[in-house]
Amino acid sequence: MVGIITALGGVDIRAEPYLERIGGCSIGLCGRLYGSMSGVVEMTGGYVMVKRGWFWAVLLSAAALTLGGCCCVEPQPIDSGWDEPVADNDDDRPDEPDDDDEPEKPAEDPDGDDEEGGVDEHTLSKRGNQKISSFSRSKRIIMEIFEGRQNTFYCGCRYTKDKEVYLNSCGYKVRKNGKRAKRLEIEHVVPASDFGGGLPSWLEGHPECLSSKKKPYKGRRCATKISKLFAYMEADLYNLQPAIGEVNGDRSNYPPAILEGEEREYGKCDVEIEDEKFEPRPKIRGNIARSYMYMDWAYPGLRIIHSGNRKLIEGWHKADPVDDAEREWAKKVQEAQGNKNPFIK
Ligand SMILES: [Ca+2]
Ligand SMILES: [Ca+2]
Repeated sequence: MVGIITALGGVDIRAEPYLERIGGCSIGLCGRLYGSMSGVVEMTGGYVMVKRGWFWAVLLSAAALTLGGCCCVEPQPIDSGWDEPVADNDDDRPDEPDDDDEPEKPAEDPDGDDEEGGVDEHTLSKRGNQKISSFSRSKRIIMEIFEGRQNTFYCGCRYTKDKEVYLNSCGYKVRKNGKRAKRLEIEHVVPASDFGGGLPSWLEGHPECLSSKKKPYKGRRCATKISKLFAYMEADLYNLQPAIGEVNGDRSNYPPAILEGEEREYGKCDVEIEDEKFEPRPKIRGNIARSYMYMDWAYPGLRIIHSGNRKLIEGWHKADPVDDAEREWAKKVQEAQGNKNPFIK
């Protein structure tokens, strides 16, 4: 009897190609399930046979294998369902690649420089964007704003209307991902997690944030769905710039910083990314600072500027003052979005 049961236990190996073909369930999970089922049957099989007879032993084996089989036939994600990736419903770029994988930022205030006790995530800020309701729409508007002056933000590479980057135009050398390097993406200068990571829907999820399989999710995807404030912040044009996809991905949600040395990982493009920080070229440091200052001013209470980055941002704002190109850009943003960036005069 034990021999028969052991043979039945072996089904997991022989059935794998079939299970793979019917799809959905991980072969590893199937194997483990059948393995543990057959283990239980094997251990108890002899005992059951002696006590209850062969009928019960066979029934027990059949039941165990059927249970395992049912799970394998029904597609089941292995993951818990939390933090599912953001589904980008737009056409032009993948998700802000790493923003969703980052450790979520708690809303603590270690330096105590923020007295406001939380933000109503459903109400728009009167200072900020109240006109453009989705990031997808902003991505289209950006292409119009930069028309005729199509240079990427970090590297100054030229790009086409079809969002193809001419890497040779700025001496860019691919670090790792050639396909993504050639693709233009729209970068959040202040990362989405910096302004959304403390919102309740991002941190805790929401009853309406359920996947098609009724699994709860939180993070950026839930914030975009639930928080009106987040959707408008995410779409704020003063915080968006065209960037080489590879640099956008590598920058992730890292804060700006001064890094030691001038290692060139991207050919002639003067951007360094290491130790979870990034150092942009001097010419755009003020522009970056003014995006941070604007976001902090327009959406108060979110600690976008705090004691850890204030000095650097103020320093960059002074060292790289507003020039005509930035003024021209801000004018077009104001026309499209309706509100002002008071730090660009
Ligand atoms: Ca540098
Ligand atoms: Ca500048």
